Amino acid sequence: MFDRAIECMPRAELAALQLHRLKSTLSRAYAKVPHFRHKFDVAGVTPDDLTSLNELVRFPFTLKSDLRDNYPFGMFAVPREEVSRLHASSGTTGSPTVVGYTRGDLDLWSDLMARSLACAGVRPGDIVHNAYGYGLFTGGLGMHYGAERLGCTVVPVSGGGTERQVTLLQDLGADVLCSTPSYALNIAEVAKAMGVDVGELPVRCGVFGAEPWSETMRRDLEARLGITAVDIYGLSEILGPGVACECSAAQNGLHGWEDHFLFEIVDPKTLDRLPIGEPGELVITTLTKQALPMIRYRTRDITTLTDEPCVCGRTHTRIMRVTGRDDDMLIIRGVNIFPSQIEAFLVSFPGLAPHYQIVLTREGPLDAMTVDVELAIDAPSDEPFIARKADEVRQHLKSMIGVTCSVVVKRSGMVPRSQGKAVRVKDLRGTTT
Ligand code: DLL
Repeated sequence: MFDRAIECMPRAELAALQLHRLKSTLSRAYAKVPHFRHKFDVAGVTPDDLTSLNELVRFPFTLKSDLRDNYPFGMFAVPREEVSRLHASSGTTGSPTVVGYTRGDLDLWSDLMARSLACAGVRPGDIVHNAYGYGLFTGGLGMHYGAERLGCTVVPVSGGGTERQVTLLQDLGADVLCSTPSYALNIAEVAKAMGVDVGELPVRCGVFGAEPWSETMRRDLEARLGITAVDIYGLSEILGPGVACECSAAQNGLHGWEDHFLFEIVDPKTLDRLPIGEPGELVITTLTKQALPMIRYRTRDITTLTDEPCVCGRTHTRIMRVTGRDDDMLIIRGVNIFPSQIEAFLVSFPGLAPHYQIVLTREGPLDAMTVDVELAIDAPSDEPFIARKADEVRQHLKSMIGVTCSVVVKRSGMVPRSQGKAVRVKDLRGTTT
């Protein structure tokens, strides 16, 4: 599945391929999708104006709200009858949006997922335990068809029923675990409680994504499960999982598949394109999608790009770890905080389990933040110990993020567990005064 000609293509050739594909995508979008025609007309641009990749900056952005405004099928560039499958985004940050795939799009998705899994170290013949949710969420089916395309044996277990997952991992001897990182942690804990030594299971590789996670969490999962853990990225509006994936060789940034997508970073405030290496919002244009072409889609995901050569030899740009979405960013008393910053420090905190939830309330005019943390299963649970831990965490958080917050240390098992994407923030600001 490692396609050297494509994955290690010299960057000049890759840029020429992108330009060719971008022109035809812009032309199709303009001809077939009234929304894009209108947006291009208002911006005073036509697809013929594009003579270099840099000129893409003259074209308008696409937002999630554009999908909502054209709900459900208004952004499709093919007749509905040519759409083989629909998925829908979770709607965690608003009402759901529907995305569609032609047969050709589904083929492309399987190919890119197979490429991503191979990049992550998965091999034909491996048994792949797929605990991403099946259904409207793209995680389950996206991984499933990609792993089949790669020549793996897939266990389509979906999310939930964690004790049964542990039994299946034991009985079927999976080589690869695919799930959100927070659910992988849940599986590891449940296994431990069942008396199963997960380190002894044959699983050697974890393909984790769909939510922000930290480097500390990676090391923790690797140690608990005895695996190599790699990060995989994607979003339904663009494809689903398989837009970008880390290589097992470097585990240092996700190769974004530039023969099918064009990546930009923009300043989320000014919307100016930023030079490579600067942090900002990831913007993606699809180059080959048929049913739902996307022009300059603002992902809201905050990251950086790098074109530094990678030890694996792949030339495609690397998207560094997504630290969070700019709409997930908490602004507490003027300080910007991403939940993943809090995770990074809590995961390795002595005496605590790596589970947390941030609860936001309002005290008069001010936002207040409480961080619920949990005692490690083998930690003492007497009151003085709990009080000391709360104090330590509060002081560390204060020095790390510069904001005073309350800390509640809960007993083992009392912070809600994830079955898919973890809910890290409980926002009660609308219900408190
Ligand atoms: O989460 C697709 C996916 C499934 C990716 C399985 C990886 C594995 P959506 O439900 O549309 O699609 O959510 C997309 O999830 O914009 C990011 O905010 C977040 N996200 C996805 N992967 C990562 C990652 C799937 N590796 C949204 N790191 C994206 C951080 C991620 N955030």
